[in-house]
Amino acid sequence: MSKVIAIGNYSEADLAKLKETFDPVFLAETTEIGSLDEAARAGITAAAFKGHKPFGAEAMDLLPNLGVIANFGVGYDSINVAAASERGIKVTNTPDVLNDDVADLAVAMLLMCGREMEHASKWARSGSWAEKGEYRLNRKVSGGRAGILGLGRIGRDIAERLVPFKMDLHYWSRSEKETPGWTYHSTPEALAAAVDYLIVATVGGKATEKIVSKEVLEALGPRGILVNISRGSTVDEDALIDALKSGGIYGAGLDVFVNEPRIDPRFYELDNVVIQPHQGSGTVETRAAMGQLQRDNLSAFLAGNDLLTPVN
Ligand code: 8YV
Repeated sequence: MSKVIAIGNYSEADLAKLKETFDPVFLAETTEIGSLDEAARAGITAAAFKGHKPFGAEAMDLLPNLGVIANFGVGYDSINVAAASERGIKVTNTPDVLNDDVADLAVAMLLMCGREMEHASKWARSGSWAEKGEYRLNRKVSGGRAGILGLGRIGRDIAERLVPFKMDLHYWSRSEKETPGWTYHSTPEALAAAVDYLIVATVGGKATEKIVSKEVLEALGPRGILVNISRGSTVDEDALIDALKSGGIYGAGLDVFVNEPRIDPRFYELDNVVIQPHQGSGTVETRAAMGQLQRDNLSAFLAGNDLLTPVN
C-alpha cells in the first residue's frame, strides 16, 4: 500500500520523480480524497500538495495516519496549518529556491508599468507609428521611491535588486528589520504615502487580506504604481479597479488575483495594468528546485529525519 498521496497538477518531470521515489497515489484536488477506500486512506502517512485550492481539516480527517503535508510553494495559505498542528500533522514548504525568479518578475513588472512597455508595444504593432508620431512620455523608474510591503526573504531580494536602480527604499513589515538604511513605516498607508512604487511581497491568508485597501491606494496616489507578486487576497480588487479606471493610481503589475485563474474580467479592459498568470516561480530551473525540496521533505519525514523546511 502506498504511503504517499500526491495532490495537485505536477509537471511531467515531477510526476516521474514522484513515481520513482514514492509510488504515490495521484489526485487532482483534496476534494477527491474521499473517493479512496478506507484502507487506502489509512495507509497514507505523507502528502505532497500543490495548488491554491484549500487543504482543510475535513480533508485531513479523511487521512487518519497523515503525518506530513509537503507543500509545493513557499506560500502555504491554502493549507489550514492550525488544523494540521492540532492533528499532529507537520507542514513543509519550499522557501528561498524561488526568490530570484519572483524578485525578477517583480522588477520586470515595475519597469513594464513605469515605461508602459505593453501599451507601447501594442501601439508600435498597430503599424501606424509613422502617422502617430512619437510615443507618449511615461514614467522614470530609476531614482524613484519604492516601498516593499512585507520585507521577508522575497521582499528583501526585490529591494536589493532596486539598489542598482538608485531607488530610495522604504518598507513596511510587522516589525522593524535590520536593513542598510531603508526607511521603516509602521503602517501600509504610511508606506504608500511615502512612495511612488509599491511592491507587495507579504504572505497571503487572513492576516493580510485586503491589506492594500482603498485607503492605501489613495495614499499611493496618481503617480503610484502597484506591483503584486504575493497573493491576490492582499489587495482590495474592487478598489484597485476603481483606482486604475479613474487615474487614482498610474498603473499596476499583477501576477496574482483573487479568483485566479478566473480573474475579474474588468482587468482585461484596462491598458494600465500588466497581467501575469501567476508565474512568479515559473521557470524550468526553479520549479525543478521546488519539486526537489518538496520530495526531500517527504523523504526526510518517511525516514524519520528532521524536516528541511518546516512551517509548524
Ligand atoms: C506556486 C506560489 O506554488 O510558491 C508560492 O507560494 O505561489 C507558487 O510558486 C506555484 O504556482 C505552484 O502552485
